[in-house]
Amino acid sequence: MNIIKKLENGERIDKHEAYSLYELDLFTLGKFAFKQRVKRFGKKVFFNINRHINPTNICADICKFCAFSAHRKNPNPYKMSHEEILQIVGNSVKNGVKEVHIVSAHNVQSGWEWYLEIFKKIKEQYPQIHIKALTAAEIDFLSRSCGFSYEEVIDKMIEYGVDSMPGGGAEIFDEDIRKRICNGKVSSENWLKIHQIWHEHGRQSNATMLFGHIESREHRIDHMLRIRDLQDKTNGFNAFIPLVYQTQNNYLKDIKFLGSSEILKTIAIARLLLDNVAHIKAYWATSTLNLAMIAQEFGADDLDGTIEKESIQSAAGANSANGTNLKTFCELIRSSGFLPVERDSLYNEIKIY
Ligand code: V47
Repeated sequence: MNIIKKLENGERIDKHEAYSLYELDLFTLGKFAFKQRVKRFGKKVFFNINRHINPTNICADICKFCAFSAHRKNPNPYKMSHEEILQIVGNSVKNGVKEVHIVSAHNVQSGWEWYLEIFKKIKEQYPQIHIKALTAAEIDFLSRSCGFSYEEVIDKMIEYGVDSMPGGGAEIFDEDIRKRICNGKVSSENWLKIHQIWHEHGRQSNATMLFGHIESREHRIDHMLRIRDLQDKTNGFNAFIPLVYQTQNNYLKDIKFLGSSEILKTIAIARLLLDNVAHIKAYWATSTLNLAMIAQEFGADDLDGTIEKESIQSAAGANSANGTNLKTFCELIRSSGFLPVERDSLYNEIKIY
């Protein structure tokens, strides 16, 4: 069947057809992606009030796209103490934060007890806070460095208070590209396996894709299809998050900015291809707030959150170091003709502004 007919009927795009989606023009993709987002969520734009915490930047891995970890171009190693982290969480709670998103570099000096203890302390002091923590890459690192199986690490995360898993560390699943940009990091197969185990424990997670570096359009489609296949089995992914590659202070050379049109096409394709993932997040830290808002017309329905502090993308040039605020979010969403909806970390609606 003709791909346009399928898009009109809202039918699943099969693997073979998926590779031709980029050949459609932006506005055709946008029209169908917007139709899907409106069918699911009307004109609601979801966000949460959250705080990103990155406890250490000392990393055993050397990902070429990363400007956050301490290295020659960022010679500023740090590791927060539990007290510092608790203080941050305490202040954030006072500011109305409902989720802490805790991800870090792969620091050999932080054994898994260090992580488990901080999760436990946060939950003891702030039981209402949702802890979204540890990427599949960190779980793989902790499993390898501490000698525990993925199941054991995941069981402990749950026991000590982690509520959901973020989608980081996925980068691009294609094995050749992965070797070139993040050799030695969790394999694609294991990234998917870890999320599968997490889902089989009845828990939810997100999935990311880092794009706009050395990957091709085909690699992006392949990446999304691998997410879709796992989602068919587990239904545990809440959101898919295409992360726009930020170019500064790292070791990938001569990468040109992708351009807004290609970013919007990719978001629209994600909406159309991932018919089994409820939410498509336009992560404003990597796309800018304005483009993330326009992306809501191209299939996205979520912006992430107010963030408060952000160290990973801002180290590579993004304008997200100090987050944004509720007022800015709501004004932007309203003035764009959408409805600002604060959600919790699992997409239950909290308040319409
Ligand atoms: O996996 C690293 C990415 C990710 C760069 O689950 C970069 O809700 C752009 O996964 N340019 C971590 N991106 C952040 C992440 C995330 C963010 C927001 C929400 C959620 C969620 C997850 O940051 C890493 C990596 O792909 N990253 N360097 C860079 N130069």
